[in-house]
Amino acid sequence: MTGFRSSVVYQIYPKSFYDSNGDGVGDLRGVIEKIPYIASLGVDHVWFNPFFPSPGRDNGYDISDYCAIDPAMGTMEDFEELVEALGAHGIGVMLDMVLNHTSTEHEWFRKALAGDERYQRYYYLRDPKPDGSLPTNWVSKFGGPAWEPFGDTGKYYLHLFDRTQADLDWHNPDVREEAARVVNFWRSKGVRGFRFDVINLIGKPEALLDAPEGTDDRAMYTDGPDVHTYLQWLSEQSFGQDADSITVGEMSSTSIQACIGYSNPANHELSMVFNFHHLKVDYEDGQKWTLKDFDLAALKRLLGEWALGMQEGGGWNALFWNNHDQPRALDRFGNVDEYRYESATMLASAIHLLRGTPFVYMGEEIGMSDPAYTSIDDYVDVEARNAYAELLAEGRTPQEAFRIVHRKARDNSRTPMAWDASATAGFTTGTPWLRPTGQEAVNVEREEREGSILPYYRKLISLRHELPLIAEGAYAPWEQDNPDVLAYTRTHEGDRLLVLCNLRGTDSEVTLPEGLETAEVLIANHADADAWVAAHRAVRPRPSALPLRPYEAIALLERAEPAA
Ligand code: TEU
Repeated sequence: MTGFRSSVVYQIYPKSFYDSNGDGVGDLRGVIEKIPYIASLGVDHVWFNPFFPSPGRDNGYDISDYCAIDPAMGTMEDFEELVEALGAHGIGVMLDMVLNHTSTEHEWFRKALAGDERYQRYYYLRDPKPDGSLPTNWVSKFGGPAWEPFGDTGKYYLHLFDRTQADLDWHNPDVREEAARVVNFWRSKGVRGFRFDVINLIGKPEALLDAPEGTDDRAMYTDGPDVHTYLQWLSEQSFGQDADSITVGEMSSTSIQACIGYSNPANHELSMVFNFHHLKVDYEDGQKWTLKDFDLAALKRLLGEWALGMQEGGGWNALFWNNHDQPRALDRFGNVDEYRYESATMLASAIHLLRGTPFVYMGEEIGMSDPAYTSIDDYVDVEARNAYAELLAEGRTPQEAFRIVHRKARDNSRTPMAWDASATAGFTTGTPWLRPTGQEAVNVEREEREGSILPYYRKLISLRHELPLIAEGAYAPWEQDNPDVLAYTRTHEGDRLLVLCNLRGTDSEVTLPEGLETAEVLIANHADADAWVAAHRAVRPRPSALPLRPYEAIALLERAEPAA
């Protein structure tokens, strides 16, 4: 079950991918129509964000029926056709299992509210403290307290996210059985890939206690020891029965040690994990809704620590810069205006040649960036709108609050996929649910015609299939103290790859290790890389130092046996 090591996963936010019926919202038939494009990327799986029935308060992460298709997205027949059509291209489907919480519109919650004690035990219902205060001092990740009145019972229910997302109590074996039933329902539809939403939150302690004054309440409920027990059980009951399963856990505020546990094959839990530490290097004091240029040294350190730590522990990283919750990496870590191509391809090189399984979020392969929105009214996400209100309440001016939301909003990655330069980006014949911007310059049609980012991604993806060194090679850092360049080696059966990524938009320099005199340029984001390396390798004293241009990426391959 390690085929995932040579796989690449493409993430599709269905609501924004392609609208087949002109209602302004993406749908499954829209994905089916774009399968030729998806197949042209060379990816092995497609992770779909949820398209199950949902009130849509959190864009589908508030699920009211786990085993159906939201009518706005299509029908079960559409889904079955989608699975078959992707399968015909050798592409697997990965579904998003949101099992930490349900929508308060879910039948289970409605029955609980109606007094059905069986279903009341599905959720964390607690009395207020004797002084009338909330059961714990925990806060919701979307702002405000994590407790909401449970009808007129005088109790409260826990919601770590929106108040319409009630946390499930996994201590209840009935809840665990329901989770296995959901996963097995989709397995019966031919699904072998599963992404588990905030799955390291399901191990909350039975006694929910206040976070000590001044501490982070996330420590009270994250990475609980029961998570491993529950994942091993769920694997045994469902996806672990499939030799070709690929599973990834989204791990909120986690650690390398915990993630080794979740993804070391010996533990029979998950194939791999997402962690987010590298995507918080532009958070002031760890707080998302702030403005801070990213800390390059911290970014390098974190990427290296997780690569080495997970390798040493036998764990496996999902590798990503973008997803539906993050602003576009090109805006955060690259340079959209002056070096769009160079920074996009450098960022891609940095993770696609690393140890782990790369994820490509729709649009990053053509260089999409954050929308040029000008008003808070352009933003629809519950998290962003709550944050804006909280920033104002903290005394920020509307301008200051907008600047922060503009930089950090999840909507930034949820704008419609840019298929062409038209007013609706070729996404819909109707009015897009979220306004596209920038498609005049950045779109699939243009990239296919004259682009260079899309071909580069296709080459990176194909290299992972061609070279076992990339999928299986041992990782080692190189020049860790270099202030500008992320450099590492991969070694496998005598082959050695040196990956050099200038993370800065200025010239830099990196020394080359011995023994690369005959190395070939495997991939690079400058067309003259072969001559550049040859020229500078010849004139420099040993150890040779190689200048790197702004956002330059070069991968040098030394084969054990010279290429035939
Ligand atoms: O996100 C988990 C999570 O922690 C997010 O709140 C993330 O940290 C935040 O959006 C970054 O600012 C998952 C889903 O990916 C997200 O879309 C859902 O809103 C959330 O869980 C609740 O299901």
